[in-house]
Amino acid sequence: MFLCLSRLSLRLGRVSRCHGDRRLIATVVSGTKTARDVKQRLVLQVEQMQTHFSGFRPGLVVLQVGDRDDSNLYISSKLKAAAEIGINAKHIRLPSTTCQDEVLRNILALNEDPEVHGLIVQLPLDSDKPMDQDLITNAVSPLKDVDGLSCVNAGRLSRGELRDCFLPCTPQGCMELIRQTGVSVAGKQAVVIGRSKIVGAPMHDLLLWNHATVTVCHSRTKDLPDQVSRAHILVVGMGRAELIQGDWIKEGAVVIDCGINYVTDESRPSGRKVVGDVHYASANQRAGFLTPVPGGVGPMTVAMLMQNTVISAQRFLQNQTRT
Ligand code: NAP
Ligand code: LUD
Repeated sequence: MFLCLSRLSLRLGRVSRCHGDRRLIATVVSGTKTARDVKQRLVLQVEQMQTHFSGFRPGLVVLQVGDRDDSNLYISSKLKAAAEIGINAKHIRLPSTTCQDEVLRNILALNEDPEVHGLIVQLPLDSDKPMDQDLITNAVSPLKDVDGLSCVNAGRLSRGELRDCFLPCTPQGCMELIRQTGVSVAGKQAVVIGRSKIVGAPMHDLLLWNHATVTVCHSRTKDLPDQVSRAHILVVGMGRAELIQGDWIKEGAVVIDCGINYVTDESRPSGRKVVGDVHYASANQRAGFLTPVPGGVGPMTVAMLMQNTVISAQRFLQNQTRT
């Protein structure tokens, strides 16, 4: 038992333990640490590409419309990770006055650029003009859609064709964190809270095709605590600060918190802090495994984007050598 736990602690950073009052303290599943491991592996893969294909580097473009503070923060993390790995990343920021046609023109030009292997449009679009977000995400070539948000990639995922598509970064990062726990997904009751195109819906698909029995909850779900209490694996992505209470959670469950919510905290110089959708302190007393916020799913989203970009570049090279 001790050996088994200590092996797990190598990956997870901390060992579960029982207190005098017999309450569990969840094992923290560190996204920061797991993301670092993923990025280290990608550094080697990019080095190999450079050696074998005379200085070739994967190329990623992040297209932004407007100037939201949160988007700026996430994009700067993506650019930093790309630089560490050896991915050529370019940030294109269009002013919020840009019209939809101009955004589409940019995307179509980037679709044709052979040096761009990954193209994402950071969401939400921060525009003064009317924008059809679905039209814009679907304009990205499915071959370069490293966010996995186009209908083609989402459709493949929904049908279980996992090898033929780009998996959306946040749910893919969640799966990687679940894998780190050593808890198998097959046959488990999984509950996903949220049904967005970027988190909830693809998370459902990934858990389903990894053979969990999946329930998806949303704003019209009745009795959320009851649904939560059934989950062996709980993934939360709803954008409601600390709404999920520890005493709703099944003892020993795997709890993955995607929420990023900024709340006021007068004790900090910034006057605010970031919290998840799960009430961390109480969940920590019930869950077997728990992801922190910050330092959980967020860094994994960035790492999975880098992974998808490297995969896209590898596919590009394979097609080049075939023709
Ligand atoms: P979203 O598009 O607003 O979707 C939120 C989902 O939660 C919707 O399906 C909504 O239901 C559901 N919901 C809202 N309130 C609820 C409630 N009280 N009970 C049950 N369900 C409820 O948000 P999102 O883009 O999926 O993002 C969700 C959260 O994850 C946000 O905090 C966001 O910042 C974060 N996020 C984090 C990452 C990361 O990398 N860590 C990536 C993406 C998003 P309806 O469909 O009925 O409206
Ligand atoms: N749009 C994303 N919009 C928002 N947190 C991200 C994100 C890093 N097209 C498109 O990048 O994948 C996307 N594709 N998203 N997000 C959210 C979502 C998008 C969120 C958090 C982080 C990317 C991140 O690194 C850190 C953490 O959780 O530790 C820091 C959080 C903080 O504010 O301190």
